[in-house]
Amino acid sequence: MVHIFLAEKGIEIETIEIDLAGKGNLSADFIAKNPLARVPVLEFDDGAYLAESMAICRYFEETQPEPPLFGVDARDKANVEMWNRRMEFEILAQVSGCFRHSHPYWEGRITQVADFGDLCRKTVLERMEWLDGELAGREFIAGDRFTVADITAFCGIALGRIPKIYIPEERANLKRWYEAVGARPSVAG
Ligand SMILES: N[C@@H](CCC(=O)N[C@@H](CS)C(=O)NCC(=O)O)C(=O)O
Repeated sequence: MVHIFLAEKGIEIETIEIDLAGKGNLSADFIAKNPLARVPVLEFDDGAYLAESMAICRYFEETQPEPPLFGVDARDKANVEMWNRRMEFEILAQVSGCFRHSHPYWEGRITQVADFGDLCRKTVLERMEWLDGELAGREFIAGDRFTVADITAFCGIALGRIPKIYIPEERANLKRWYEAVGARPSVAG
């Protein structure tokens, strides 16, 4: 999420890859940076750390406002916030729930509840139907401009490839949006 956000802003920072499959995030060194053992973590020049993708994105929105990805005025910012939270809770968290509770990667890392994974999968497909209807009337998730809500939704749906959740063929508006976001230089590279 953060790397797309930074690319949209044209911001370049030094990055260090953490080998999640090799449990690099569980090392004492990494836990000292983020006790929740999750990437990404932003390290400041003064040695302080900031975790949570949205917190990191908000920091860079403040330090470099252009182009605005969290909205432009009070009402627009609130609307982007609404859509971003919806994409976090209704898409990303559901896809992540399915991945975490159905995929072998998480065996031994968390207590997996297969039924919960199945429920999340069903919920994602229901939310895709809803989102497809929303996108019938506009280009992007939060309106006619690309915002952080598009980044959150795109990353959530892209993560679905791992637990094999795909946009159904009949969701033409959602597919159109997904392909357009996927073709942006910030995503396609
Ligand atoms: N709420 C956190 C979630 C971060 C998260 O779940 N990161 C994943 C990778 S995308 C992770 O570090 N997983 C740990 C693991 O795979 O063991 C955020 O938005 O930054």
